[in-house]
Amino acid sequence: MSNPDSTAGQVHAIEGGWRVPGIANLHSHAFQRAMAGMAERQTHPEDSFWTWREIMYRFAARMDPDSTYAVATQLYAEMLEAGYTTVCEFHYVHHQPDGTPYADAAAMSKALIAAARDTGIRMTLLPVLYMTGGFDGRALSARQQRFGHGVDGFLRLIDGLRPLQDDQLRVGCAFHSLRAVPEAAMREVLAALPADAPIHIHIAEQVGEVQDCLAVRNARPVEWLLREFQVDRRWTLVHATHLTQEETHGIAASGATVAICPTTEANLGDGLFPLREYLQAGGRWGIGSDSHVSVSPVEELRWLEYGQRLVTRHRNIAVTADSPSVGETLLQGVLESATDAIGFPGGKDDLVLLDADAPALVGATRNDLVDRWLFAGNRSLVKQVRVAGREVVTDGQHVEREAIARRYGETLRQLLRD
Ligand code: NGQ
Ligand code: ZN
Repeated sequence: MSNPDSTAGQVHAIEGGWRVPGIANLHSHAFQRAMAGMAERQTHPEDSFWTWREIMYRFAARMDPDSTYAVATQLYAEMLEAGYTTVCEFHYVHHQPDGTPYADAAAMSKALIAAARDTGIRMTLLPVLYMTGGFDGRALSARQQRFGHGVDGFLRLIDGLRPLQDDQLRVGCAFHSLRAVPEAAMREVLAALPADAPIHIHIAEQVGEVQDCLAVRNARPVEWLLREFQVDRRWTLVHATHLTQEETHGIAASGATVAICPTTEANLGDGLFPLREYLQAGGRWGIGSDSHVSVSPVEELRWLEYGQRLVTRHRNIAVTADSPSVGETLLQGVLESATDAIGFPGGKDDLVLLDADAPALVGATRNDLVDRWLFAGNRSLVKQVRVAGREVVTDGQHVEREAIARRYGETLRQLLRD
């Protein structure tokens, strides 16, 4: 049985199909869409997250505002087609490759905002502060130069972007990671930041960074963050993969959201988030497509559950006492955290319409619709999408799909030639 507040209460049979809520994508690095599938060849017998990162840096080095716009429009159109209606863009490729700011220091940010506006996806832009190359405070490497800011320059960037906010755009703030931002800089930024800005940070994704944090700060990343800062609903902790039980409970009690990115975390060999313990502790969470090896909330949610099944050798893990349906529990999770994580109450007027005539949904009812959407087959069931009243997907295709794909194709061929 489902209570009226459950997800089934947000699923409606309407003319033409099943209406379901739009999903917030809590973590995106748009430029990485252009390298999806291109880091799957061994470069070293011990290939890892860190060797992947070198390939990713080489790719980041090629981006400029025009190519960023072309890649991001392709990506955001794909997101809309998949049922994401908001994207949190964790944006750190700010400057020219040698670290010199563009004539307009916000040029890359503005390219991303233009891509969101032109495709019609709601955006929370998270300019990222990136200052050091490790916990020991070492300088940025040559490839990282274009990510770097001082605190003043970073706050100026945010101040310059905030006037662009409207009911489709929020400007928040991100710290790349504890590796990349010294404590004093975090404190300065938080003191200056407007109270309504959501705060995101990568944390505890890799065992190596947990060890480095322990060595330098004598505490694990999440332990340290919860102890040193007032972590609350404004915060989104991205990945938070490697947790002790105490940290798992600590995040849950803080009210922060964990942004779990199952397909990227699998692709990068990160490890598995302790979902069951976290749900039992009442923790809040959402999903992100991060590196965009997959652009599908169905696949993120499905693999979130499947990862748990594979390690526990049990079935139907993401459930609660009131919600025995895995699909509904998962959908409920992403809906509950969205407003705080994206920083505004977007989404109520969004429409995502699933194709009621699709074979995967034959005979579906309100009570099994979400399970069937998330766990049956691979064809996208999204037929139509409206964001804030604007129809952006018709018959399963973004309204500008062809023009966007053409520009993306030209841009990518050029990037691959360079
Ligand atoms: C990023 N991505 O900044 O794009 C990171 C990798 C890092 C993910 N963590 C780089 N998935 O963490 O240093
Ligand atoms: Zn990330």
